[in-house]
Amino acid sequence: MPGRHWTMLAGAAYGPAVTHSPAVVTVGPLMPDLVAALEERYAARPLESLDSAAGSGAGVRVAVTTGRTGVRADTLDRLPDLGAVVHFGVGHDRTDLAALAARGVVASTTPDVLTDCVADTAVGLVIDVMRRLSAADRFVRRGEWARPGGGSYAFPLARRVSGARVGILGLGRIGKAVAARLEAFGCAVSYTGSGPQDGVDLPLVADLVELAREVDVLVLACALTDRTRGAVDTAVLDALGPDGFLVNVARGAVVDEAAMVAALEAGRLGGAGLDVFADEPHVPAALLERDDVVLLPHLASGTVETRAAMRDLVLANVASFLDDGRLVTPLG
Ligand code: 8YV
Repeated sequence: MPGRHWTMLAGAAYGPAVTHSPAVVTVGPLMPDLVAALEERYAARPLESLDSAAGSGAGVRVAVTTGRTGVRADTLDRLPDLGAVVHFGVGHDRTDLAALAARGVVASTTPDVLTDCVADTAVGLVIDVMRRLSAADRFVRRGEWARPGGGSYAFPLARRVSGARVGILGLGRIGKAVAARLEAFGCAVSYTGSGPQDGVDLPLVADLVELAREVDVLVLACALTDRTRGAVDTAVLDALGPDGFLVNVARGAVVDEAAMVAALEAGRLGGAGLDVFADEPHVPAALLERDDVVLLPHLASGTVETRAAMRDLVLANVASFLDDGRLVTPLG
């Protein structure tokens, strides 16, 4: 039974004793119906409700978290019996995978089920930032369309999406889904990343600056790694230039945000569509008043259908690991 073991004191058996450590803990905020299911099935509790002393989480086998929180090495010290970290989402950059591996702890994510919605959001951002849809919405709401002298020509012209040149950083599952969608718009898609990708017939451009120079819009769909952290720097932004756009559905830290703000303020970058930020939920104040950026609260996978599929895959991973030690969608 989860959370229950026999305690021996001075040679005498005093058990079974409730250790107050369930088999499953949650680490960081999770969607409410996932929390409810974990509580109902495993009497799961938040990590912070356990005693914080090293080893006090004895008996905990699975930690459920998101890419936004993750499991750090110091958390592992508290959970000596941990066997698996189950992520809600595909991002795992806040989990210390090396520390997990050193202790034989395995990890899973929720691939595939969120690919379509994240790719839809990326395309939505491409269209929004290039066609200035959110800015036009604000224009109407401010009453500027109806103002004397306003009318159809008062709102500035935007940029054409159909047929645009699109570059993708990170042609994994999500990058490929973005490419497929934008190819249907007649866009010329090329990519860069860790090397040639299987199953695609798209030009690979070895260098990110070179790719940025060749395209109208650069879409970031890569994982955050040591290689991609800060990869979109001043050189990349300048290569995109005043007629170029940046779209990010990856991680905020892939972009040098200060360099991006400086490029926008100097008119050296055409605009940016951003679902992710380096210090969520904080958005650089300088972006809030700008009409050439679209700012979303990290919602790329946030549909009823996809979040339910992610929840179910998390629950399947937990059940499978507790049953036979195997994950349904293991990492690596
Ligand atoms: C998740 C994401 O929905 O999968 C990821 O890595 O960034 C999102 O799509 C989010 O992390 C869940 O909190």
